[in-house]
Formats: sequence, C-alpha cells, structure tokens
Amino acid sequence: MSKDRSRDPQRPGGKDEQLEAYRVDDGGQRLTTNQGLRVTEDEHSLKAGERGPTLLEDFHLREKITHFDHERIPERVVHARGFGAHGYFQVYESMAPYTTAKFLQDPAAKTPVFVRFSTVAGSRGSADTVRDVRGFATKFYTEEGNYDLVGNNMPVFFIQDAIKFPDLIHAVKPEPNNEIPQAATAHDTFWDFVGQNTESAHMVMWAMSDRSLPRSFRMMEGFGVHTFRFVNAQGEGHFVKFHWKPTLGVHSLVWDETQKIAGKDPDFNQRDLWDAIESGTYPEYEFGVQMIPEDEEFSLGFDILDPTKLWPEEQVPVKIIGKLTLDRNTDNFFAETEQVAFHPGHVVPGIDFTNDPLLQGRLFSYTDTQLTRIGGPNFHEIPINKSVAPVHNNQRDGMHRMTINRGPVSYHKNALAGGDPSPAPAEEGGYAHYAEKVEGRKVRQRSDSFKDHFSQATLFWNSMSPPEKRHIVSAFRFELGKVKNKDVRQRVVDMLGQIDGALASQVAEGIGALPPAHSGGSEVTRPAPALSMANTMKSAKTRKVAVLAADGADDASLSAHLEAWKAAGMVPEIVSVKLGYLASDAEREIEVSHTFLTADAVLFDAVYVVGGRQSVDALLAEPKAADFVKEAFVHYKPIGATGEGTELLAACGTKMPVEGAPGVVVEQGDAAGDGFSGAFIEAVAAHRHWDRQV
Ligand code: HDE
Repeated sequence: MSKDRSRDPQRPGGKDEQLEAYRVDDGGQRLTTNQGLRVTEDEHSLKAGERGPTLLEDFHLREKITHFDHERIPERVVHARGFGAHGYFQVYESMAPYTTAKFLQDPAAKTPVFVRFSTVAGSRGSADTVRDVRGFATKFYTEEGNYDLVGNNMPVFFIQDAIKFPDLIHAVKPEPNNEIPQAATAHDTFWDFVGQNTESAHMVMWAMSDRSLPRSFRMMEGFGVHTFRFVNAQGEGHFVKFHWKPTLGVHSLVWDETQKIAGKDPDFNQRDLWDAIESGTYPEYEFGVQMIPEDEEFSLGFDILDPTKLWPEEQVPVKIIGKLTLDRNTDNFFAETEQVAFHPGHVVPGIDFTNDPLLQGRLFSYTDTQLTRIGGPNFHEIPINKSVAPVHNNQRDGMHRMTINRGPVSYHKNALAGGDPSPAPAEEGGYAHYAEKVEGRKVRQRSDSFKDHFSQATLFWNSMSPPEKRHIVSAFRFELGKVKNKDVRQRVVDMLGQIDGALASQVAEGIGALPPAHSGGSEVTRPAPALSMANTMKSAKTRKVAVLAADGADDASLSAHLEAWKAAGMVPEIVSVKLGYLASDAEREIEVSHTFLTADAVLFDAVYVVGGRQSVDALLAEPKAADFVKEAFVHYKPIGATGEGTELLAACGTKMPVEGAPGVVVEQGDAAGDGFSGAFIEAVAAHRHWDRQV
C-alpha cells in the first residue's frame, strides 16, 4: 500500500484535498451491496436447498457478477500500457517575460501533477522493456484549469501530418490477420510503412537507438515534440519546445537484457518507479524550454512546424525553468492511471498552439477517443481528471453525469440567470487565442519546407558514440532480420543509404541485402553532443547492487562497503542460496532479499561478490552464482569482488576474462578499505562499461 503522504501539509493543497473526498478505506467496515445493504454472507449463492438450483432472486450474486462482467474498459488504442504517479511542479524563476501561464510565475507555488509513463505499441498486458517509444504525459492541476503536456521520450515523430497516424499505427501494431507480433516493430508491415514513408527516417534512428530501451522511467527524457507557443501579457509570442530532463541522467538497458527482463520481470519499469517512490527517493525531472521569438520563425534553416525536426540544443539552448518531483504512488491503478484522460488541447492562458499539422490533428483525437474508452462525455468529472479550478458552463447530462446542476437555465445568453455563467475577459483569466494572421488556399498539400527527411537523421547518427552506433546497427539487423519480404528489407537499406552510407552497408551485410544504391550526407552534418547518451549525467544514486553472499560472508567487508554504498544512494540487496538469514563470519544475522531462483543479474545494475571462505565455497558450489556474474559481465555492468570473492570471477572461465576487464573492481587484500568502496561507486556511476570485450 502506498504510504499516506497525501495528508502531508507540505504537499500542494488543491488536488489532494479534492481527491480525499473520493478515497475509501474498508478497514473496520461491514460488507454491503452497492446500495449500502449489509450482507450476511459472501461465499454461497442463494439456492433452493443445499444441492439445489441457484435462485434468480439472489440480488447479491447478480449484482456482484454483473459488476465483475463490466470491470474492464477498452484499452487505449496506443499507449495502452502505462504507469502513473502523483507529484508537484515548481518553477525556478518567473517566466512572465514569455508567458502569462500562472503556474510558471511564482517559484514559491507548488502545482500538483499526475504523470503517466507508457509504452506505445503493446497491449495493456505486454512487457515493459520492449523496444518502443515511451509516453511521458503530465497533467498540471493549475489554478487556471488543467494543463496537459502529452509528450514522448523522443523529441521527434514518425510522421508530419495527423492524417497518416492511423496508417502508422496499423503498420506498427500486430498484423491484423494473426495479431503477431505483440509490442514489437520487428515485422513486415512496420518496415514496409517506413520504406514507403521516408519522413520516418529521423524517428526510426531514435527508435533503433538505446533511447527506446530505458533503464528506468526515472532515467529518460521527455519532450513535447511539437513547437508550441508562449504568449506574454503584451500578447507577444515565442515559439517553444518543451523538455523534461531527469536529474539522474539518461540511461538505457542493453537489448539482450531487455528481452530477458521481459520474461523475468515484465513489470520492470513500473516496479522500479513504484519502489523508488515508496522508498522516498523521489524521481525528479527538470523542466526546460527552447524559445525562439516570433519574428525568428525561419532562422533555423528548417521548418519549425515539422515534427520530424528537433532544435539542436547547440543552436537553441535549453533554458531550465523548473522541476517536477514525483512523490506519491496511486491508491488505485484503475481509478487513477487507467481513467486519467490527457489531451494536448488542455491548455492555460499563455500557452498556445502552432500550425504543426501533426499537433492540429491531435487536438481532435484525444477527446474523441475518451468517448469510447471511458464511455461518455463526462470523463472530466472523474476524480483524477477533475480540474481544481471551478467548472461552470451550460453543458449538461450524458452518461454517468455526477454534477447536480440546479435551476432551469442551461444556455447562453440568458437573462433569467442574470447572464451567468458569464465569459471572462482576458484580464480575468479568460483564454485569449494568439491572434496569428492566417491566409491561404484550401489545399491537401505539404509545404516544400517539410521535404528534407534525412539531414537530421544524419545529424543524429553523426552524434552517436561508437557503442551507440554499434547498437543502432544491431537493432536494424535484428528488426529487418525479422522482416520476411526481401524487397522491404532492401528498400529500408536504400533509405538508410540516404542517411549514411556506412550505416546502410553495415546493416545490409547483416541481413543479406545489397549495399545501398546511393548514399548521402554524412560529411555535411557536424555532431550535436546533446543527442548522445554518452554525454549524460552520471550518478550511482538508486542503482541496485546484487551482493552475492552466503553463511560465513566476510562481515568487515559487508559492513564497510554496504554502508558506504547506501550513503552514496545505492541500493545493495543480498542474493544467496536460500532465503531467510545468513550468518556472517562474525556471527551477525543478515537478511537475504533474493535467491538465485527468484533473482537474476538482469534485474540489477551491478554485482558484488563478498569474501569469506565458507561463503565463497557455497557460491562456487552453486552454478547459478557464476552464471550471475557472467550475465552481468556480458551486459557491461560493474562487477566488484573482495577477498575470496575474486575466486567466483575466476570461475567464470577463461573464455570470460572477467578479472582485469574495464568496470571490474577487485581487492584481494584489505577488503574493508575505502579504496575499493569508492572505486566501485565510480564504476557503478559509469553505468555500463562499453569498452569491455564480451
Ligand atoms: Fe498520441 N494518442 N496521438 N501522441 N499520445 C493517444 O489518446 C494521437 C502523438 C501520446 O498516458 C490517444 O487517451 C494522434 C505524438 C501519449 O494516457 C489517442 C496522433 C505524441 C499518449 C492519440 C498522436 C503523442 C497518447 C490514445 C497524431 C508525442 C498517452 C489514448 C496526430 C508528442 C497518454 C488516449 C496517456 C495517447 C492520438 C501522436 C503522445 C488515440 C491522432 C506526436 C504520451 O487519442
């Protein structure tokens, strides 16, 4: 159960107080029907005789089963699998020069938020660690109404116009004749779509990079993707791109690991977020904006309305303006995470749209989809969606209406109710649309300025570190290797040729295709370092370390290192041959968290093998212990060993030269010394040691 932080007076008021009215605890209560009738019995249906037929009269049975029959609602057509948490947002400095948005004015004010992270393609029950884009949707409960920033963990998108979205999603989802494959782009229809729609080239590079395998929701960036508008009190506009930057940096898993985790712990990312919040290490993301004054719309050399383009941070710096903290898990997954309804069209004064043709179509889709998913037009009344700003209008009735509107008047304009509710002028917080001048012929066309599909894909490729490039090539080889149609494979290779000839040739070689007919652009684009995860923040904080130990483990080492690592924010957990307690060589009882059956190296960030003769002998006798180390090794994870613990590294075999490899920290002698602890923390902070030969 989530800790009851909702009553914490430090938490921002409005939303939590509002939710409190709906929370129900059953402790000490009697069981009732939905009509409040107390029930004497809940295990036997009403029958004519003990062995006789069940009676239709049994209202309790009927109600219980009917409700159960309707417990599910349709899953989201995209982003079906998601995980939500509550928190708050605080701005660092007033953004008044750029926007009137009230929640971006006062650094002392905390705005409550609800965030839902998601995968895109898989069904609700699919695994967390599939190769996919991640959704990062934030609902700010502001005093001026709800503001939803419905973004992804990649800054660009597959298509330029919303009219192509159903086609993209039909191509990416399981193929309709056999509903295969689940939660994967590695099939013919997706790559056929890409080959036929080269505007996807840039996004496909992101999707094949490690960005689509996040280690944690806490370690991925978020992007608003589209160009939005800030509008200040003088009515002046700035084009703006939104960013979330995790304070722990951006880190990923490796492909082989993600596939194993999908079996060992399909809820890996969800569990990680839940556990972090429960343990009080609250995930944090800084909020950043890139801004361009209205009159510099054409200054970047590409069209800023094109959602397949990012604004290189080296060209337009990201100004960090605030921080999001997630500090409370949900009380009820369905009521909160499943029923939350986001919409990029939920804006507040000071934030406006642009003519990005992808954004424009989204503005229609999100309310429309809730009508089916949540079953009617009153989803805004569901507690998680309800605005903290009061709602007054003449909309009435519909499925599941909660509000009891009084009086005979439900129209505007009226005299009978004194003209209320009355529209608010802008000075009183009424939303004033940015008065953009628009002129043009009615055409089904795209501007020529959207025709460059490759230069930023090349920029992305050129900005990758060597290991990132290797991973991208492998990802393409894997995905296209699963494609059965050879023409589709070849077409994608030819498309990659337009991004970079070497990339295309390497991919072609792995999938039995021909090198690309033409190759384009690599020399023209200088790298943009901010795109590479190699340049991200490095920290050992919240990293999980598997401590392999058994009875007789070296007490001095355990005491010294585990304390130092906890102080550095790491999370060491004992993995042993059996559950319960182990006795250290100083006869201290130490609780075991996992066994070699319940845990696996893929579920940890690092491994440490502690010394102690008896302990290490027990580990050497358990084949899964050496396998654990080997698995961590091939996934480039930090490995530490002290005293006799180093023998387990040697037991990995000569084909796996663990000792002496990068990121492997050992100490044979004074095992409890500070030197080892610190060196291991550094190795953990580096996350992965790509220069290791595996
Ligand atoms: Fe979405 N998208 N989308 N999308 N999207 C939905 O809305 C849609 C797009 C994003 O956690 C749906 O309530 C269209 C871009 C997130 O509940 C649906 C187009 C971006 C979420 C929908 C796009 C997103 C959704 C499905 C092209 C990144 C999950 C259920 C014009 C900026 C929100 C729902 C949550 C969900 C439509 C493109 C992000 C069908 C038509 C670009 C994070 O309305």
